[in-house]
Amino acid sequence: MKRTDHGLTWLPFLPQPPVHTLKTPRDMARAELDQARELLSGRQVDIDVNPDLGDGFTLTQDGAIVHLCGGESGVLYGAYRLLMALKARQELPLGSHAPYYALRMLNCWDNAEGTIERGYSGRSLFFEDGHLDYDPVRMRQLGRMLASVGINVLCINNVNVHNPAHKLIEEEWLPQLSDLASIFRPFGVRMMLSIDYAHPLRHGLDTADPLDARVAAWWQERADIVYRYVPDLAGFLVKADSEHRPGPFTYGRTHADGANMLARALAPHGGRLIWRCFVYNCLQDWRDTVTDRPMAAYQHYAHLDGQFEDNVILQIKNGPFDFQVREPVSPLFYAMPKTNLALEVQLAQEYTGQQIDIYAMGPMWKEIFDDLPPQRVMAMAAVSNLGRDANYTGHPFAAVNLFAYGMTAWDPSTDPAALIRLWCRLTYDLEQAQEGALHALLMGSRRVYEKYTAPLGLCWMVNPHGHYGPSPSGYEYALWGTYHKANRDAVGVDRTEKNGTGMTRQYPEPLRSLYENLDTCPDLLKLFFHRLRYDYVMADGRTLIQRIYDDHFEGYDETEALAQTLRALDLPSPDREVALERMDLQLKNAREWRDVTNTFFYRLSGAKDAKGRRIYD
Ligand code: GCV
Repeated sequence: MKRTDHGLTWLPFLPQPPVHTLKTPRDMARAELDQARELLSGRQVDIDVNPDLGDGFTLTQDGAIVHLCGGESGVLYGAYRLLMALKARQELPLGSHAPYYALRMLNCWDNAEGTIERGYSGRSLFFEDGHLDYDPVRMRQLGRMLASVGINVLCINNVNVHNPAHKLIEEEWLPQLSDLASIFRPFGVRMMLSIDYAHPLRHGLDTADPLDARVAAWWQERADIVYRYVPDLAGFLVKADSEHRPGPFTYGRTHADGANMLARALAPHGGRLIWRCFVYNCLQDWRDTVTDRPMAAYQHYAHLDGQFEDNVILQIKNGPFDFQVREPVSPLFYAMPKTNLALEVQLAQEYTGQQIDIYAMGPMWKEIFDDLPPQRVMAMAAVSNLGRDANYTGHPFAAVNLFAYGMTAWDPSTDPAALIRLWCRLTYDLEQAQEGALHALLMGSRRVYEKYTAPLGLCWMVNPHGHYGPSPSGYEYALWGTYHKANRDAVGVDRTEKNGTGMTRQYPEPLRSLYENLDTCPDLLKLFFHRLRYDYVMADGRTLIQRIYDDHFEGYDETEALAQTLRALDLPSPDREVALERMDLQLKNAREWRDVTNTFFYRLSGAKDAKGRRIYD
């Protein structure tokens, strides 16, 4: 089977994107429906725009006539939903639809010189060699991919704003940025920019103190200029006082002071200020037993609840550490009822296989939403997994994560299994048994990866810096606050209120007791919250050490089973070749993780595997 690959990922059934003379999402909706006449097979679609409906839309059917009524961008979302349902041979999505989150954001960590921080799909789509540099055709394809799943905000530059990316808000680069924004506008996608908190220092000011009137005036003027070029800019994204980025702490000010000052500059233009809460001490001494990194975000922000301007949104990573394979939901989500919050997830597979190992994230997000009622947050952001690779995501299956993210941010209650099925069908159109096999492979992929990497919520056993492959003690004596403290008897950090760092106290009931109590703490999070002896007996009667061995042997065996399934799939070229090549690497990685982890714990504990399997001495 050969796919016409024009970079359309899950939309290979649509022709090339309509030309760029179209100015609005409503024009785009009409053009897309016109182009897809074959798919509509005799149906006529009437479009009616009611601006009050915003991103929402209603679909009704009357014989061969389908009525699509929606807001300016709503009609475009409705058109894509309709076309995707037809292609997937599903029932038409009749009825009223509106997104759960008003802002559904994609954060790219692209640098002006063309690299992508934690990018695994090639170089940047937006920058090269210290300049904005993009292919307009690919930009239109991207706009369409994003719109088809409802993503409506695109931040193109890294939150670590390295020279010369600050020029994105300066006159030298703004005309080109304005052109880029106009490519995305007909897809209902608004741009956002990461800014450098200390930017005023480049322009003759000797301070970036948020309470200094000159600093506030500088940002006000800067925002006025930027909005002249991009009037619908969604806002600014800020990483401050985190991992050596500048911020208000330098001036003895709070993050409410810093965020509010910037938010006031954006407010007259309807812009939002997105302030990241990924703040912790990245210069910790491993001998310090009081500081406990996953407690940091709560400690920095919870007491500021209610002190932020209306157009500030605090963006919080899903877990309290940093996008590990398994973490509890960040306790900060429960602590700030009077503040606008956004949930940040990471599509780039930094710690989850780097788009070499297969890792479909939908089931993981479902667990987050199970623990975190969606109404706690009002926006969602995802760190992008896109790059200049022909298929956009490196591994062709990694596109499922972008697809599922958009659809989940639109409706967090959507079943991840249904989304993965829809992605499989749109992307490949395999016969039924093959589609079922691909679906099962993706659904199980996260659990398989989890089994062969760090056990039971322990986190951080990856190779330092690169974050691919095992290094059980790689972060043990490092500055980053990431310790497991394994010795010959036990492993893990006690985070209980009773005997440990007290992190469980940051959670409201019933989560607080659930995690505090060893018996009720879910097995898969036991080593996140508790320090356990290797001979600790789990609920199923196995000792901790036996569970670690079993998971690692099973994780590798299950990877072999994934490889077998993959080999039997009739995937189109080049996806088949790319996926098989990467599967060989995944097998090597899983084997390495299995043997290094098992040997590490065996050498410490001296405990033999009850099943007599090979563990290296
Ligand atoms: C953009 C982790 C990553 C960094 C990233 C940071 C963040 O520490 O390793 O590359 O920096 O998170 O989210 O700001």
